[in-house]
Amino acid sequence: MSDPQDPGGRPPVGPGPRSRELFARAQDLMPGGVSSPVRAYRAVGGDPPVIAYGSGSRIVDVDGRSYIDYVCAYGPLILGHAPPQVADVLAAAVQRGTAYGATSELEIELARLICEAVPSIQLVRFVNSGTEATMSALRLARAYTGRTKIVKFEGGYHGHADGLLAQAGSGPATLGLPDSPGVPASYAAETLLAPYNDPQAVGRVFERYGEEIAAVIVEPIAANMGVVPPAPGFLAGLRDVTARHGSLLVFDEVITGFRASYGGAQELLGVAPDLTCLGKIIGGGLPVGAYGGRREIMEMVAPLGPVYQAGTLSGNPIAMAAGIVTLQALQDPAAYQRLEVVTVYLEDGLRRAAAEAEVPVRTNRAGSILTAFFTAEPVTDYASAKAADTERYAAYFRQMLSCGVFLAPSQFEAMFVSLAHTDDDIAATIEAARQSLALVR
Ligand code: KE4
Repeated sequence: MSDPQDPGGRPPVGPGPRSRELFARAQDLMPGGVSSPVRAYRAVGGDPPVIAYGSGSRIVDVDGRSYIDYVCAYGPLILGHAPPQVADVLAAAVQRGTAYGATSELEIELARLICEAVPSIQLVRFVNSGTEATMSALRLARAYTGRTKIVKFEGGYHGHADGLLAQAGSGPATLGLPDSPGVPASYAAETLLAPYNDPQAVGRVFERYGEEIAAVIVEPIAANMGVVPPAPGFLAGLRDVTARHGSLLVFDEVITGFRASYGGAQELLGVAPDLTCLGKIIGGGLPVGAYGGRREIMEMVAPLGPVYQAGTLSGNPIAMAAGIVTLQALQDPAAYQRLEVVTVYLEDGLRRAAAEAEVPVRTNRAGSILTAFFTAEPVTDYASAKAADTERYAAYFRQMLSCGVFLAPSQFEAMFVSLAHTDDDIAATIEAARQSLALVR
């Protein structure tokens, strides 16, 4: 394969002058010039464009370059950028103040919508990020069971709480930092690992540690090793083995919640966990997270019970208002039908473009999220995801950026499709992929 920097003689167009100037300034002030590591483009080369604004399916950088956006802020923007209903409700909400430090009617309404949509959630607690949601849910699981060990899956990413960074996907996988320094060995020792989609390995872990395991935390549809759907029976097997050993099953639905279906992956796949973690979509693009589950478990959370968890801006009226109008928009069944049709169109186009260019690509899709893995082999777990050609993905990424398509700067993320993506956007994306794949073959 020719130099990925310049395959086929057409160098990818890098960021414009204003982006370069601002990103240099950002790097003087913030580690890597970013507020979250994956955004630094370390795995794909070059500097990222600095963004001026988003609108609908597009994101525009400070040099005025417009991109069809499939990052969508890594999941929250299922309605696209600045959807009118969110923009309007926020404009009104800020006139009433941004934080009360007290319960508001908006908080009650979003809690009602979540509990109505996800029957396994009888009580829900709002926090400010997915990390807070999973961290709190696991503290609660340990308190409820009186046990200390947690099982997570290789390539699963559940935020950056200590103990959850073992063999984590997403950013740690992207940067080759599977286990972060700074996490005491004593914390990591409480985290047990198994390959995703490997029920036999899970069985072996439970045979050895079963009575010590407080919970299994799993992305019911994995999206942080790239998209990897659960094998038939995998989730039901987790439900069974945790019930048999008195452990809790925690679904991390920070990505899949209200994405896989209105009731999340648990509704789509028919497996009910004991606790669910949410984020992203329920905040409509504002900082939010939530965890919830059976009343008898959630009643251990302070002030009802002894498990402490708190947050200054938890349940703030701005995030609640954005979340409410977002979920209301998703109550239209046509929304998920549209997302499915558009994403199937995209996946088919990407597959055809790869075949035409004779570049080995495997696409994994679950509803409106998908990943194009640069490999000829099926991707069913972290090991097979890591076997993908990340250098070729990087070259493809740079060419697609040049063509005006904004992808996640990592093979181990998903493409997020929104209700703002039009058929023309998809057609343009497929054409960009045809051109880009021909240059990286
Ligand atoms: P946050 O703390 O980033 O809000 O959520 C953490 C989290 C928890 N669980 C799942 C399944 C997640 O995907 C995430 C965060 N997702 C990544 C993208 N894969 C966020 C992007 C980033 O880290 O910059």
